[in-house]
Amino acid sequence: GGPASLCRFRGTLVGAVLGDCIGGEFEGTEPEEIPLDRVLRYLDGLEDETRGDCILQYSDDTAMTRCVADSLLTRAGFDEQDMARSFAKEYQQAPFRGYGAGVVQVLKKLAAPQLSDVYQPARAQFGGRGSFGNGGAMRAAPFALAFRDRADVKRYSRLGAMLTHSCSLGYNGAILQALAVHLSLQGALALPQDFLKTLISEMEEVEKDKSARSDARALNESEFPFCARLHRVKELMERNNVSIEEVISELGNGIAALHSVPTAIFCVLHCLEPREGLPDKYGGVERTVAYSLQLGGDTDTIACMAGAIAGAHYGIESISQAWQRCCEGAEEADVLAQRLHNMHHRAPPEG
Ligand code: R7I
Ligand code: MG
Ligand code: MG
Repeated sequence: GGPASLCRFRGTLVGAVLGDCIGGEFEGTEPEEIPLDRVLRYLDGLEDETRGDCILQYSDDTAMTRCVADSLLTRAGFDEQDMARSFAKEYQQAPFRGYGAGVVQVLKKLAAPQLSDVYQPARAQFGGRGSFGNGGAMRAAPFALAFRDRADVKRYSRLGAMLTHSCSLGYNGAILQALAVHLSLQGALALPQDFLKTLISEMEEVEKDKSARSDARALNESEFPFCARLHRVKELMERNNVSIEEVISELGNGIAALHSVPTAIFCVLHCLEPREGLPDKYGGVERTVAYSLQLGGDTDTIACMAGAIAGAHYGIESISQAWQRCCEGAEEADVLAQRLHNMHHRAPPEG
């Protein structure tokens, strides 16, 4: 489909659910434990029609993405009170979805009816600096679907992440993920080098910020940490043979946004072409998810973010029906994506 076409919207949210559900199976494993043949055998099992009752449950990644999408739709834009309440309610109803250890405290505080500053609980995390986890980034895709204007995508993905992640290394990861989906929706992955160049220049702007600089210093990161990682993505892309070990050591596979968002972007770029060892029958989204699983670590979230970016590029038609049938919440994600497509293409209100 063309730029911002319906099939790209549907591919985004369905790709994210697939990554979360399928990646959940390998979460927290060491890469040595999941050689490619084990990943492929597992993925083959998803196509087995006799496993009719196979349902892979989604985790917090999808639960919170649904809250974001739903809130943006019902409020016809970003409403921090509504989104915060939606997170809190979702957590109360289904606390078993595998939330990060720290964010649970924020979600409990957000449920308090007398709370006036909904950003306050996030600011109290980790000794007052806030979380740098990838929980803001894992749910950022709907911001790219709801808003057409790049400045809005940046502004609202940041605020949406700050409801739980007040450290710039957390919310800037969400901005990066939203921007990657935003560009992919426009078809920007047709020119991968330009895609990266745009991301780097956008993130240079984002990371100029005073609190980004002081957080990076306080956490002993280099200046412009996301830009630095994106430069590494570029270097890895330019090489012919990149091992899983190198990807992990250069980019990470962990629960911090800094150690997972650039990794997810790399997975998408690396899998734009067929890759040795990955079946020819795979479409682009399947290839991307299969590749990212091999990294181990925070597989549900890395596959979820890579799945969203890849899904925005290849579109829903490229995604295996069998995989979709196996994943809890794939149909609901599809419906939300269609509604967000309408919102995206509606004229903005005057004034
Ligand atoms: O970021 P968050 O919502 O977790 C998301 C992850 C995804 O992988 C999901 O799939 C789910 O498995 O969890 O939750 P947080 O609790 O804010 O952050 C996640 C973890 O990162 C924390 O439990 C800490 O271990 C670590 N972390 C920090 N550690 C020290 N100092 C995050 N921020 C800090 C910090 O500032
Ligand atoms: Mg999860
Ligand atoms: Mg995870």
